[in-house]
Amino acid sequence: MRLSHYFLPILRDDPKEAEIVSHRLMLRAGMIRQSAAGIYSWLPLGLRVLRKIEQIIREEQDRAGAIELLMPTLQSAELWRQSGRYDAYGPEMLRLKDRHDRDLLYGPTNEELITQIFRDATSSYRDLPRILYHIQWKFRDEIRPRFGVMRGREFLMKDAYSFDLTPEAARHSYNKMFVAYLRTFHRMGLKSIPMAAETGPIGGEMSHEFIILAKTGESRVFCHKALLELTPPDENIDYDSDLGPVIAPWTSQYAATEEIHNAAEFAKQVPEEQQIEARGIEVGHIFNFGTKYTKAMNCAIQGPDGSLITPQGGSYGIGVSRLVGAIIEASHDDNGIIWPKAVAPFDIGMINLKSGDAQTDSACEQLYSQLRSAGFEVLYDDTRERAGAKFKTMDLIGLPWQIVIGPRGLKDGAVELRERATGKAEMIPLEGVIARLREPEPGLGKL
Ligand code: 5CA
Repeated sequence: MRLSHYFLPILRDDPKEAEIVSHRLMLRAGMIRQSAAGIYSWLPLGLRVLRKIEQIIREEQDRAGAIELLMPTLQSAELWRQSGRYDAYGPEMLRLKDRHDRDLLYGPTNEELITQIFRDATSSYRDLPRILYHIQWKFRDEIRPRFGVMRGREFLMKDAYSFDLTPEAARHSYNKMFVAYLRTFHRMGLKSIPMAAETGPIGGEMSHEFIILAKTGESRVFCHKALLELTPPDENIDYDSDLGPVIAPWTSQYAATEEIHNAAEFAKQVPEEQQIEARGIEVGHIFNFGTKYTKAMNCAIQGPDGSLITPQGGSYGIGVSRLVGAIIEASHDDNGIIWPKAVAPFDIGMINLKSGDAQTDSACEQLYSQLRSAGFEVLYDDTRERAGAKFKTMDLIGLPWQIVIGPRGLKDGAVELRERATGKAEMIPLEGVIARLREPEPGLGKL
């Protein structure tokens, strides 16, 4: 993409309304604009990140055996009356009427709708287990939308729903999502810690929040330090095997959110020097709620012995749009964002130090085209801006690699390659750029 043709409305100064760094940087880097309190437009650069995050989530959901579909944002109130949540949900639910005076709502979550879809299409135990998911916008009329996309009113969620024959099978589905979440967040360069949590309006007995530690996080959390050292299973994990032992290292150590934290237990289970008391961002939340929705909505299927069985359910959410902010909270410096490679909007930012100079322009054009043919996503700054401003913009938008091309280096046939995360810069021959970018990175396992 040529910057001269792109839509990247950078702000040079800090916007006053932004209280936390991710919100500030997303506005400054031209990723989002607010349209109403807690409601945002995603500008091209922000949208690219959102799509990358979605894709990682999708790949890991699919790997775990979940199947993607797409449900609408608007739902009928009738459906929610069946579960009793139409009245129970409270003022967070946005209620509306259509021209026939029928009650509708903008979905804050989808347990009812997916249970209806599953119920109407499933009659036999042979069709179980089933995990269905979608990635769709939600609306919750939060009393205090804040911190940009972190606590929005309209936000993008991945929500998955499982249906199983027995509580044991439901536990296995829960464990599958547990593992998929560990892998998903790890691939985005985040260290997530699953923590026992309260179930709130979704309901059920068991739930875990996946927390990223961050000073600006809204939740207070407590856990054992050892949890920070764990690495998730690799892509060869067999989701049909017993996952209990796989997740045991995470579930056997104390980790709890404030709502269910027990100070006496914490002190008993975790030696003082291993105790972490911190703030965190909830990027995912998984629930096991048994027959709460299937029972209320008369969902019954034929079991192996012919009797009717009410399936066991669970639901599994990821805050897709919130993740964009969470990643920035975890990865930035004074100059701007530092995107982990897996979610960066472009791989490379290429800076032409002397646009209009025939030789520099031609070297840039050539490398730009070669890089794209080699499969790299490149944002090419071909504008007539000053060099200083170009560097500032590139640092702000945080692409993993910067390639700086100017007449001085070109005299020796060389360009500068800079890594945003480390600031390390090296001069390399023009024709060596692609090979250098393809070098495997030390320390990157097969995840
Ligand atoms: N039905 C269940 C699971 S699918 C559910 O709705 N769970 S939830 O309420 O915990 O939401 C799932 C995830 O959405 C949360 O972990 C959080 O990351 C994200 N989320 C929730 N509320 C907001 C919000 N107001 N703004 C941005 N993200 C949010």
